[in-house]
Formats: sequence, C-alpha cells, structure tokens
Amino acid sequence: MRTATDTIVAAATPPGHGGIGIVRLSGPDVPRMAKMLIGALPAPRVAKLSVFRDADGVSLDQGIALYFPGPSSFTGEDVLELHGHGGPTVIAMIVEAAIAMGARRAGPGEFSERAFLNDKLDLAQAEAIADLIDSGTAQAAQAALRSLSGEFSAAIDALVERLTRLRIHVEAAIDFPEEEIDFLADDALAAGLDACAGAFADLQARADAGRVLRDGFQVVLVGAPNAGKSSLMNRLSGEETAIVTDVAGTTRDILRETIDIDGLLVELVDTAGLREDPGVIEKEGIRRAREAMASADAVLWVQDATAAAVPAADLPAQVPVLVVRNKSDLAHGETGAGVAVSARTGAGLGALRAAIRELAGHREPGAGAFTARRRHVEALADAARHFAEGRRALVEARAGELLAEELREAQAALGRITGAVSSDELLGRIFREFCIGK
Ligand SMILES: Nc1nc2c(ncn2[C@@H]2O[C@H](COP(=O)(O)OP(=O)(O)OP(=O)(O)O)[C@@H](O)[C@H]2O)c(=O)[nH]1
Ligand SMILES: [Mg+2]
Repeated sequence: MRTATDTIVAAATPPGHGGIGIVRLSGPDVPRMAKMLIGALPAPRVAKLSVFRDADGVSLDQGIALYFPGPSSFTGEDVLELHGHGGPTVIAMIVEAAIAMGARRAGPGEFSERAFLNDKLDLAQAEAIADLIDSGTAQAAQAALRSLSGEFSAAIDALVERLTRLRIHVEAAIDFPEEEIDFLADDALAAGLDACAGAFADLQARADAGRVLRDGFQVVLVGAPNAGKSSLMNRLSGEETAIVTDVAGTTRDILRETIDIDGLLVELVDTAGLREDPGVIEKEGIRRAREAMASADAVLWVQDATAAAVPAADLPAQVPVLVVRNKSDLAHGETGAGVAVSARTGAGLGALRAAIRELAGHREPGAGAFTARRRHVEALADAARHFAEGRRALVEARAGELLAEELREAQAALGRITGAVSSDELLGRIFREFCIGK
C-alpha cells in the first residue's frame, strides 16, 4: 500500500542520453538523504553546485541540487532535485544510491498523486499534467494548460457554488414550511436555475471540444454487409487498412484509422456489417460494432445506393447519424436522404468530409476548450441530467424536495471531476448562512 510516510525517488527526465538528467526525491526523509547524497541540506530554492555521492561516500556525478521544503513544493512534501548529467547509467546509480538510503522507487504518476493527496492539485489538474505531456497538437497542449492552471476546475467549482446556493435557497424554504413559499413565483430561484442551465451548456461544450482535441472525433461506419464501409474508410484515409472483397461479411473486427479534416482530428472506425443470422465470428464482430456505436460521436450509416434502402434500425438514440449512399457510380440518378458518394471513384467525398465537420459542430479547434477526458464529459452529462430532472420536478410537480435531491446528485457528479465531494462541508455552509436558531 502506498503511504505518504515514505520517501520516493525516480528519474524525472526521460530515459536516454541528454545534456541534463534529473533525479527527484519526495517525502519526509529528504533532509536526511540530502545530507548523505550531497553532504548538506541546501538552502530552500537555491541552486547549489554539489557532488552526488552514494551511502559509502563514493562520488557518482556532480551537478545542481535544488531543495524545496514542503508544503511549498510540487508534491507538498520535502522535495530534492539533483540535476546531473543525462546518461542512463549515472541516473540509475543516483536512484540506486537513494534507494540504498531508504527511498522507494516511485510508482507511475506517484509524484502527481501525492500532489493531489496534499491538495496541491485537484484530480482534473493532475490529469491535465498527463495530457499536457502527451498532447499531440499545439491546440491540445493549450487546452491541457488551461485545465492545469485550474481554469476547468474553477469553472466546475463556480458551477458547484451556484448549485449550492440554489440548494440552500430551496432547503431553507422546505425547512420553514410555515412561510409557504411558492417555488414557481420565486424569481430568484428561476433566475438561479436559468444561470445554472447556461453554465452547464457552456462547460459541456468546452469540455467536449477538449475531449475531441485529445481523443479525436470518433465516427463509426456501420451498415449492411457489402455496403462499402471498408472501402470508404480506406478511401477517406488514403490507406489500405481494411480488407475489401465482394464477399458479404468480410470485416469481422473493429478497425481504426485517424484522419485530419481541416484540423479536426477524426478517428474512423470500420465495423462488421450488421445482419441477421451471422456466423459465430461475425456475430462477435457485430457485438463489437454495436459497442463502438454506443460510444461514438457520430455514426455513418453506409448504404449501397444500388440496393433497396435498409432502414437504419437499432442505432443508439443519443448519437447523431449521417446517411451515406455509397456506390453512386453505379446508381444512375437515384436520389435519397444523406450524402451520395463513391468509394470507388472518390465522387462526393468532399461533401462527406464537410458533413462530418458539420456533425462535429463547427468547433473552432481549441478555442476556449478545456482538456477533458471521457470521464469528465460523462460526469458533466450526469450532473446536467440530474439538474434538468430536478428543474422538471419543480416546474411540473412543484416538488422542491426533489429539486434539492437532484441538485445534490448533480453536485456529487461534478465533485467526481475534481475529486472534491464533501457533504459535511455543504451542511456546514447551510448552517452558517442561515441562523436556524433564531
Ligand atoms: N462500384 C462500386 N463498388 C464499390 C464501392 N464501394 C465498395 N464497392 C465494392 O463493394 C464490395 C464490398 O465492399 P466492402 O468495402 O468490403 O464492403 P463492407 O461494407 O466493408 O462489407 P463487410 O465488411 O462485409 O460488411 C467490394 O467488392 C467493393 O469493391 C463503390 O463506391 N462503387
Ligand atoms: Mg468491411
């Protein structure tokens, strides 16, 4: 079990050769280990040229030592950084020396985890560190930095604050029924509910844009066997990723290919054709296709324009669907809903790309986006659903208790994003703001 009573050590720079290699230690034993490693504890936050030694006093390297006493450090604990020469062997020797002095090799993300446990970062910020490091585009990096600097968390906190005020308002009214409050005639409540609804919409849009920056806009191609899904994916990506044959049921597994549509990262997902009575392997493929659809940002329902139109049955209700009529090179003059394309000749592909861009909602890539993960987007959606539910209960049934309950659920969902749910805290606030004993 990880406890913050031990001292951890790890290389902070990537493996390989470089000008500088940094070894970082964090924990209560840092002052003692610093004395052993470099002879004395350096003054806080002052770079000190030092010789790094092992427990037997053998010198390993020389470089700069930096000491950050807790709580004013990244982890909130005492932290020592040794900036030595960037070779894998010398870095490993310094790490081993610290371990010999009683430090433990840090697990993945453990410095950030300690920062979270010591309230230096909330969960969304800790996740943003990983996203910033992993960001594949400048826009994704900017979104991650926005979240890391606390903008996303602050927006969540501001929304939680609004919900808290609403709850205090509603619960006070419920607790003093003799004052007989008509919730529907309560302008302050109505205004508060409107403001929250607006804040939810704004946050969801920005988090969703951030998630697309990070993961790409996921488009799943589905349809009957032989409609040309695999051909279309190959044509859009310019790769021959998927096998194409005239045998129905060629694709059995999920295939992915990422493309760039005017700066929008799009992940195309090819799936097994949907049909009744498939074979065993195909059946599993169809199950996977349905699973991919359920978590998609959009579905392309691919039809063979020369065949009778197959109704787009069984598609998940919440995912937008675009009908694509493929094989337009064979279909003479036939028209119908959706976009007509030919995976064979490339006709209509410009219109299809534009339509996918349209589905992604004209997102200005990156503008105001927060880096966000699926879990954030889902928690936000969960919170928004509870909020909408509570609002409906109030309007339709004048049920203030139900509103209060749904607001509580919404807060809990938002608290999962930053990792800061506490109902005691809320009770304390209610108590302070209202003189119950009057
Ligand atoms: N003429 C014409 N033929 C096409 C077009 N697109 C695909 N085909 C042909 O249609 C057949 C099926 O294509 P696939 O891409 O394998 O179809 P699929 O939807 O992936 O099929 P499954 O994987 O079996 O579900 C192949 O013989 C393709 O060459 C098109 O636009 N025009
Ligand atoms: Mg296929």
